[in-house]
Amino acid sequence: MSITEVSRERYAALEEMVRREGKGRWLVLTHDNPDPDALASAQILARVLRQALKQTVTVAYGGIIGRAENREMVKGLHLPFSHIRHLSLKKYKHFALVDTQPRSGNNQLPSRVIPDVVIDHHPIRANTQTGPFFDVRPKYGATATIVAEYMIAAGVQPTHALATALVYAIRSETLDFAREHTGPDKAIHDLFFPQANHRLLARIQSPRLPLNYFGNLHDALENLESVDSLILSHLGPIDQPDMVPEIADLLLRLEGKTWSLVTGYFGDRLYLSIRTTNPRADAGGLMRRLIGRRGKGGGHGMIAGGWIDASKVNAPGDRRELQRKLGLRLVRELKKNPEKLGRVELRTLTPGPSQG
Ligand SMILES: [Mn+2]
Repeated sequence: MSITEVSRERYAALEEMVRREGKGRWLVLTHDNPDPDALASAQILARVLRQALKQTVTVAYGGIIGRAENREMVKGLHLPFSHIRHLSLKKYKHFALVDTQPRSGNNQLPSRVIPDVVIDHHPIRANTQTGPFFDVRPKYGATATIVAEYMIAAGVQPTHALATALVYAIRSETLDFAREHTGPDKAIHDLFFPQANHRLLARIQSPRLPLNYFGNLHDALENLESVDSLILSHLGPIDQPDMVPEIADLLLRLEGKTWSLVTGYFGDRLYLSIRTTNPRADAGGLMRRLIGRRGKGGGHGMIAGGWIDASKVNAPGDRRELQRKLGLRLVRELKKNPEKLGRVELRTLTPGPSQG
């Protein structure tokens, strides 16, 4: 397997840096509410640091591993993750961020810490470039692909569990290659697919779902609104933040729709997700404009997420009003007519003959 020359060169630079900086505990950190790409990337980087570079590594996340698929991935594959709130950061000498960047607002790395390593595929941020080592490739469909190339460059083999995690990360992040990806994503997927545990992979892809999942989904379907090719839904309190992107993905499958927006409250934050089928769109830029300075957000061309601080928005009426305004802002950004935004009634089919 020929990996990209860039990866070979970047891995050599990483090796150089690690040798130069010497030993000391590493903390590899994902973004908050980690998705499969973040989970797999963190574990693979940890394996490279341990196996090839003989380092001591802890892997941690912030927020919640919420989606049933992601919980099954961590549990079924026995991926060792610590929650950052249980760690004392003083104990770590080195820090690595995967699938996220410093000061992006979606990870728990304190802003005073400059991470030794940043590996990501979101658009590069100014703060990232002040660190000693970063590899940010927005063209890649998955961060896990970049890290897997390092693994090959390092001559490290994945365990079956890690191969499974890697395959699932690339598939879920690219929606089975329907969403942005590049040649290396497919090549890495195909290379490691034979080493994946296919029974566990199937279980991760169709996990058992808690009743609350159906409750949140029900709320989302009760609150559908649409104008033209945009479909949106505003949720009240949700069980876990990942419900927002999950429903945004689902709504985008509705016939005739090319944009989806979902918002929902979790704790003090209003979470937002935007999805589009348009490969030339800039969903990340739209998300940043929607959120402004009241929170943090970003993403890629066809997929974006973020949150708004809603700690001072407490009355249910005010909370709904905030959502309504955000929806209208997206309607205008997409040059659609706000007056045509209306509820979507699901029960428009004529009822069959009465059973009574
Ligand atoms: Mn990612």
